[in-house]
Amino acid sequence: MAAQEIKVPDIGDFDAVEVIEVLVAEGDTVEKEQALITLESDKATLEVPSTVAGKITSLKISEGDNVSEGDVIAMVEAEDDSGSDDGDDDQAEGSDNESAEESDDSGDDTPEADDDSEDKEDAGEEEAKADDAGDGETVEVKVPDIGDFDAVEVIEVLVAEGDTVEKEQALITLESDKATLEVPSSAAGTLTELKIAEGDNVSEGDVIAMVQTAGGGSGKSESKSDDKASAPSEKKSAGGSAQADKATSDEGKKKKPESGTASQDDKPAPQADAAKPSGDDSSKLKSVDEERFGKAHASPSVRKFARELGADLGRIEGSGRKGRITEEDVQSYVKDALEQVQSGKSKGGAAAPAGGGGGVPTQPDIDFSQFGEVEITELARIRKISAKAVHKNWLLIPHVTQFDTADITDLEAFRQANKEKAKADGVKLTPLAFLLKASAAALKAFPDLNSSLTADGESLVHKKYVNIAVAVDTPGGLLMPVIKDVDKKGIYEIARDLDDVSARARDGKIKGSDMQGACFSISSLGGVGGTAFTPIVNSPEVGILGVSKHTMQPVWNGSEFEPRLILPLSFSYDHRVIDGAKAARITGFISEKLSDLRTLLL
Ligand code: CAO
Repeated sequence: MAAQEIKVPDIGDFDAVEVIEVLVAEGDTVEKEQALITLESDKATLEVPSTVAGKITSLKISEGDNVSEGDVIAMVEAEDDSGSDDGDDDQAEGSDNESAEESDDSGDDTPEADDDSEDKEDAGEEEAKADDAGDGETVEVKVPDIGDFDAVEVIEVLVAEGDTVEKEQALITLESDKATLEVPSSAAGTLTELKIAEGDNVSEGDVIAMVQTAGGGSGKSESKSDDKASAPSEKKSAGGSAQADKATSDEGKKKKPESGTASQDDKPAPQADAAKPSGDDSSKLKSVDEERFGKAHASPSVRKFARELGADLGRIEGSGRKGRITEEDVQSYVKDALEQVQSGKSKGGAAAPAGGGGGVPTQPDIDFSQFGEVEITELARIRKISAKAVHKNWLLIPHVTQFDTADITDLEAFRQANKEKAKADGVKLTPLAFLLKASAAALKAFPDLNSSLTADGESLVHKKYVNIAVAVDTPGGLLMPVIKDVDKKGIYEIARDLDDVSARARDGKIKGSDMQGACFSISSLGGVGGTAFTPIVNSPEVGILGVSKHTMQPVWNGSEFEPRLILPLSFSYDHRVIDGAKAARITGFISEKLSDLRTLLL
């Protein structure tokens, strides 16, 4: 059984097109029509299929080679020699190269010549029609020879009615399972009518658009040259694709040697609702950025695969040669995305939305070492947990932060007066104990502040207890121990509890149960600094009070400026539960309690 040569088919005008992927290896058994290699030019990506079924005994090309029509790709030992008599099997003879070529040529050329001449005649008739129709200046731009593909999907319309188009400017992008290609305009002028839309299926000869040329002449010859490009061949998937490119200039070829297949940098954005490959769930594709997808570096079959899965090629990093996206890259991207949705985690331990999360972009995996020296240290366990929690809360809760101040001059005087005595009693008296007490009063006065939304978002669960969590900065990360029944405790008791939980948190001795059941949170950066910040609400709570460093400020008392100790308050709340006016009242209430401690007794 002699091995047969599988050659690069007719790929139009192109010479030396780069092999960007070799899809098979020596020893592989291939089916007839199975893609062997992928070629890529600036306007099309195409796969070259095997013309016979059998075993690859030798591969004659490798990735990065440049090939032209007639170059031998591989030697294949055909499974069935009897195929040599089959007229469809153009290389099944298994004899010498010339005879294979001859049979190939004779199989293709005769009808091709006929088709070609018919095309030319058609073109001539159409030009005459165009001439007759008006001033001889409106020409039909048609789908050129695209091999034996019928009903190829228009995945992008790159122009709109009224646009001025250049000759050779891409008008639409077609995508089949074997090729992605742009169809250029055969005439320069104004696009007066678009005859197709994204999602349509088109075949050779279908009219894409009407173009009004500046003069009648150009339309004629261009239309003719476009049709002349038709050259159906047996290896239609490859040759046909290239035919569409035939009308593109060499200049164009040099423009984007490494670019993706289907788009131009300056093309208009595709219509949002138009990218609906047949049979696909269009809702999945709404998150696909068509422009980026078009620019991605991937073969047609990988593009098709990505579209079927609703994966945005523009977001996928290619592991192939020169960053090319492979089918495995798409698979692992989709697998990661599914895992994220199921676990609420993104790759690398970064937090991702739980329960709400589709469509949240993942952090790209950047190699920072390309910019300078780097060192990677793993996040501490607590930081990983809190990162996940704050990310979820940030995404799930519509946050608003209300800023206010409290005049704590008298409070601080009271605290200072009692500080030493408290210390003697083993109590560290800081402003935070008073803030806890004032917040507890607010939770009692504003029941919605002491509530949680039910999971369906339809009701509020009002709590009759008042537990408040306090953010504690520990070496391992942020912890939120809870001080229970704050409303029932005095300042000393609250201060003791605070001291106890914060010390245990810092020493790593806090238990999970110490951090459960909070109704509200306080995050105090007063001992650190700053004037305001926007704390993140801890779901299922609906509010958190941020406290910054107090400062002495001049305050106008009606007749003069007085030095007053002013405490900045930053109250973040869940806007689904608390509206802005209520939030302003809540901060005003807390401010009032802190400004005059006596009101806490009322
Ligand atoms: N303005 C000025 N000084 C303040 C202050 C304020 N708002 N709040 C506290 N202080 C003072 C205290 O009075 C104390 O000074 P004295 O010893 O002279 O009284 C000093 O700052 C240090 O206080 P502290 O931090 O030890 O104690 P605290 O009760 O104020 O806070 C705790 C306890 C656990 C909340 C704090 O140690 C802590 O970890 N804070 C960081 C919280 C955090 O990281 N929040 C951000 C979370 S992300 O949203």
